[in-house]
Amino acid sequence: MENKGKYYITTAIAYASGKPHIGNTYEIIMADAIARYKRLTGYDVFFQTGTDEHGQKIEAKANQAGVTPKEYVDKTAAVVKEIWDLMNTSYDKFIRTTDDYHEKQVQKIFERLYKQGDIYKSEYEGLYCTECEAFWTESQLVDGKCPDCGREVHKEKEESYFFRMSKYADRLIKYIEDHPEFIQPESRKNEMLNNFLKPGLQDLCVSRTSFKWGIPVTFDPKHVIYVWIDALSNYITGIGYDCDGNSSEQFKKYWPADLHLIGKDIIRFHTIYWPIMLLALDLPLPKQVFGHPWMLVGEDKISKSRGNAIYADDLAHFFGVDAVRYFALSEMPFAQDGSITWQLVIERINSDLANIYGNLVNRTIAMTNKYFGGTLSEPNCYEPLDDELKNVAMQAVKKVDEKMDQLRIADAIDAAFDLLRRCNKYIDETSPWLLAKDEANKSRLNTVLYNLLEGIRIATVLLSSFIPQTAQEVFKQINTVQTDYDSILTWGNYEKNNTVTAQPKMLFARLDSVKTMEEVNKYLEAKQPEKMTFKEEVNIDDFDKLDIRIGTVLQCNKHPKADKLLVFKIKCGSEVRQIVSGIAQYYKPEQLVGKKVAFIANLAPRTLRGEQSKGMILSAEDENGKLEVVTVNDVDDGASIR
Ligand code: ME8
Repeated sequence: MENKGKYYITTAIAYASGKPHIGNTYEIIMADAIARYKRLTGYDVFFQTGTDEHGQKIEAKANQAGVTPKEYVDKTAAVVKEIWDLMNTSYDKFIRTTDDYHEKQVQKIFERLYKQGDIYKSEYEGLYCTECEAFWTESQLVDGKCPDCGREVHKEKEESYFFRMSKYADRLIKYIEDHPEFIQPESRKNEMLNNFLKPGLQDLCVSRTSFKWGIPVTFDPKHVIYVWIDALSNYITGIGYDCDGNSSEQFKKYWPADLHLIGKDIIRFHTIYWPIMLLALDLPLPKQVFGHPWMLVGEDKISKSRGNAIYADDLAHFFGVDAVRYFALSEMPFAQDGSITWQLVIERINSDLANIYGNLVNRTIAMTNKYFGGTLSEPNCYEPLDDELKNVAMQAVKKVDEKMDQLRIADAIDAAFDLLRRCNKYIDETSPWLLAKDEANKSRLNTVLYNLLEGIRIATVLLSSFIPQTAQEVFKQINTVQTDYDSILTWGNYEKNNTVTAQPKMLFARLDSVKTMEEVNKYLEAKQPEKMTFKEEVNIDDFDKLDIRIGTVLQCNKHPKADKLLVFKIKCGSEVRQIVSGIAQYYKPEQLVGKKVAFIANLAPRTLRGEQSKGMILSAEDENGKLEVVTVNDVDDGASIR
């Protein structure tokens, strides 16, 4: 096959902040489909993905989890990789921004830009939320408060480094105007030009002092390099860029990138800041940036906190990896947001994968077995109708290529399905079961089945970038080695005198929608953290009967006759009383002296192993058996709890 040259494709690097949902996963599946298709059609492909691991949010999440940021990202990066692998994505490189070669190059890049005068030190003034340690602009606030935590913000200054963006704006505008294919979809190009570039670019803040989890600025280490310079550089450091001029052969071969595939929310970073960084580094600009639309759940944004997130591994658990890939790729429009629900996935599996594809393959193989013992002979009885099928096949090959060139993946899949639909129609038109009734039609029947197997083969090669495992299974079932792209440029390369499998496995079973949804709901429910159960409801009068007070522990001693018990002398206002409590295994007696504890003051007195107890000290115990006495600090003893 003709070598069409190199093709370097990248995805956004996912934040290593948690498990990626199906929206994030859609991007890697789409990149994989493009990478596989480019390989199939003769390109030397390098496909890079990875994780974005620095920044304040990740630092905060690690703190919450009680681990170091590095421990945290090691875990989450592994989760991301696991899902990318489960989805059978054929990336060549998985970069992590905590990789040491990356960190080193980012430091050098920063230093160089500073020496060149592109980066300068100044002060950042903005509205600051102390709790979130974040600056906000007026327009980001919600009701005048921090959009993340809802607390008050105040004006604050922070020393920062800034990138002089405006210096390169004119060169970038010219590049964008000279290269109409650079920003895709095209509507985004006008937005970038008219809303950001032409009105004049603001300088970009590129360092922070308010958190630590980042790459330090070498010559001013209280600053860490703010995420975008760090994150965007992955596209060059991952293939061996060296700021001192010793870049690898791989870098020389693959840079500039042919396609940065990213989501619509980060187009500005990739079509303005990133190209300007590259101009400043004197490197060629990427050929294309495609900001794909977003996947919604029904009509809502996917949100972990709202609890509507759908995950690729859960979908694959029910439907298999290729069904998930197929859905993501075929259902997402080119420019508008797409939608996913479990129900929709089931519908598409049934209508397309089971009815149109699986059924066609199954019927064709079954008929070949039934009428010819599985082995066809040389086809030699053609009719004009066959040309129609052949033409549709050749058109499909052409159309898939056109659509893939435009990155219209769903349309490319549809073009391959045109051929499958035509094959199904061809079965109706030729009615093999009628031909089989008369021995005189044997040779026509042989040709009909050959044509169907050839149609299936061509469609399957076309689909192999989207549903690779299924394609391999079909090649096996129809027993062909003619699976490369050149073999589908002409009709008739399916092996003659070939034997198909005797026992075709169903590729995709038809799903009973109601039953499947029941199972899905049960499965998802079992994954939810266990629901709390509470005691029977009481009313306020029930509660009012309890007199709960604060008492100061004057004395605390071990019970002379029982290991588990402590004997307290508690002062409550003017009264001192004795209470026995079964918490000796949790506290040494001296730990509690002087504490102000909560106790039930009107519980009927009891005698426990010879010691009188007048009341009950309250304590909290969690699932892990950890126990703490309920205490207060500032109120006086005698205070009541209401
Ligand atoms: O943005 N549908 O990481 P990220 C489709 N680390 N795509 C979606 C989506 C959805 N519902 N939600 C998110 C980052 N995405 C940065 C990138 S690149 C140098 C740094 C896409 O984990 C999103 O648009 O938030 C982005 O392209 C990718 O998933 C990773 O998002």
